[in-house]
Amino acid sequence: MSDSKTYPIKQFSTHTPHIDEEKYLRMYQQSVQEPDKFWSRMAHEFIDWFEPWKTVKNVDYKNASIKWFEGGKLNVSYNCIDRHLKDKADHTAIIWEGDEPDQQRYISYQELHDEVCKMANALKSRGVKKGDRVCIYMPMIPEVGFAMLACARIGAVHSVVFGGFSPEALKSRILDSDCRVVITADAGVRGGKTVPLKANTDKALKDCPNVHSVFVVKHRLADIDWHAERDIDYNELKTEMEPECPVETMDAEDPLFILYTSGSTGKPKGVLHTSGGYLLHVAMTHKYIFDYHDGDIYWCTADAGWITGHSYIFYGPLANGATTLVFEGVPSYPTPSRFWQVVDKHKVNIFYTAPTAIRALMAVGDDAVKSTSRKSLRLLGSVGEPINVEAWEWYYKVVGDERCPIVDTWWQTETGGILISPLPGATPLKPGSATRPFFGVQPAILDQDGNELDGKASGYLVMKDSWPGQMRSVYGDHDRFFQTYFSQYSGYYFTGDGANRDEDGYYWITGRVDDVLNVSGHRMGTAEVENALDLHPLVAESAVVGYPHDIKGQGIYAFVIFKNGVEFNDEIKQQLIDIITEEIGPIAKPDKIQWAPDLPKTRSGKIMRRILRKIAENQVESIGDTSTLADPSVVQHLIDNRLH
Ligand code: 6R9
Repeated sequence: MSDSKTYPIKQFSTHTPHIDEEKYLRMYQQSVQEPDKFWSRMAHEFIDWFEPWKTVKNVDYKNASIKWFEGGKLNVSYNCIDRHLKDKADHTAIIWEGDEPDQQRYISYQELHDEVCKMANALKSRGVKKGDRVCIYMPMIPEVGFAMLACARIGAVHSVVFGGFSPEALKSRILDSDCRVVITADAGVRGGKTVPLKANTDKALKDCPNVHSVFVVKHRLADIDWHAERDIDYNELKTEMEPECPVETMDAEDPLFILYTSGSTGKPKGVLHTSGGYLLHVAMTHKYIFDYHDGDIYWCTADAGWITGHSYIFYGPLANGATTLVFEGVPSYPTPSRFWQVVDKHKVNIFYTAPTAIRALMAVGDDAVKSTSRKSLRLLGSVGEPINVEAWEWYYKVVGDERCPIVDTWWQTETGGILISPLPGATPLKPGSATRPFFGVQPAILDQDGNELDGKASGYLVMKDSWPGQMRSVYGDHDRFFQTYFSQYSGYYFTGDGANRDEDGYYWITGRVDDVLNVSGHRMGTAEVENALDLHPLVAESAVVGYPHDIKGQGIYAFVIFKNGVEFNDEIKQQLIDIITEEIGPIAKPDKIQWAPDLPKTRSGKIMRRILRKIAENQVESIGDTSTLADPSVVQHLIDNRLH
């Protein structure tokens, strides 16, 4: 890492970047030395408040109590729409690019206002009010953004569930936060394949008696079942709705949304974000990290079902009055040039995607890129997992023609927005490093015992203090919030990631140190996959670990013990895959399933995952000491039968 190549700061072709090296250092210093003054200034600059706050920051990590801008009143939908109407009513807020290259829509800020108001009025007509939870299960169409902003407008709390999740996963999320209303579409389509969203919703709702209304956006004219007492044809209802809806006055600390994410244990957690601090954080990071300037066309390829979609397709860019591109399709359809054709078609200036997509496109070869112009591009971004040097260099050289800086942005669902990233005008780049902390962010590296390490170091990545976009709680379970993030090392926020810091103070994220997998940038707990496998009547026990995968970053390797005498065969294997698809969704399908007569366990019965990981990684020579195992001989069987 210390001998890695450094790319100097590039002069942008047409813009002076917002932040240069000297300004970064000055602002960073102020942000940590005089946080109240710094954040006050930023909160005035980035957000329109109906009433000023009483306290800037009120944080106590020992009690997992986090509050920013208490007493301040605002509305997120107002900040993302209404305040732009004066100058930007005709400017494009959302460019929609459909799954097929001949489908597009352009939605101006005025149209966005009208659509969001209609959706808000529709929700109100079904009794939705401030504080109620609304589940959004949608394809990547503008209506997903309308729905989110409509909730924000009336103070309802949205819970967006990724359209790739199964009915079972949808159901558990609806029940956990007691959503009474679901907004969905008849169907979605990705890469030419139909996603039956309404049918999935019908299945999920069999066990959700409290859901009284389902709004169905007709997108594909798909054949669907209809429950007249519950289902509402949104396209029809919309025609009766007024395009004006007053905004609800919200406290900075009123909830904005819940988003479920996986942890190392238990069922997915409902990460709770609030209004004022979150919006400030995403607006500010969007402007400075992507060096966003008025008039730029900005494209983040994430799905609205993930935090990246929330913060950097909708809330951050729209708070800044940007033009944000919403893409329904996939990078490889109809051809592997699609991303770059979309860049050319809409003259995209800022492009933000995930390493897994970069690696997949890199594998196809340079021609698919080189046949396109990409002259409009000025900046490239990466998010979701560590980016390997080879993929970084390819992105930089082939996609960006050595012209565009890359911002490798490290953050999490829990952090709300980016915490560690280069600023394009201020940070010399080192491929593979997320570089330096954003304003107000104070990372530290701890050793196993919780000692803070100085200078060049390697250990657990933690945060010493709060930032405005930090999650505030786990929905319905504040103790779990404390236990998961603040109990390991008192006084610190524990990220769950490992990191190195080099002699220049740059951070290099090494990946999760807990039992969380990151498969193609999708986060999932090993326990979730195991729980699904264990549902099979013939499975006695299972253990799931990750292993390095060329395209996905991490692949899923499952070890399965069957009940007495059962022999593993292709039929059972398929049944296991089906169960996982049903319980979680296709993204959680194991890449490898190995039959195991037994698992390596300590005498107290704890599975030694370290050993299973080495077997899955095919690094059996470094398995190390197995003498503490109850029965060391089981390891040899697993080694001999490993799948490679
Ligand atoms: C935004 C998002 C969070 C986990 C995180 C880390 C990994 C994200 C990264 C990165 C290295 C980056 N991660 N960005 N690792 N470099 N630039 O992805 O949120 O889905 O909650 O995942 O993803 O391991 O802890 P989320």
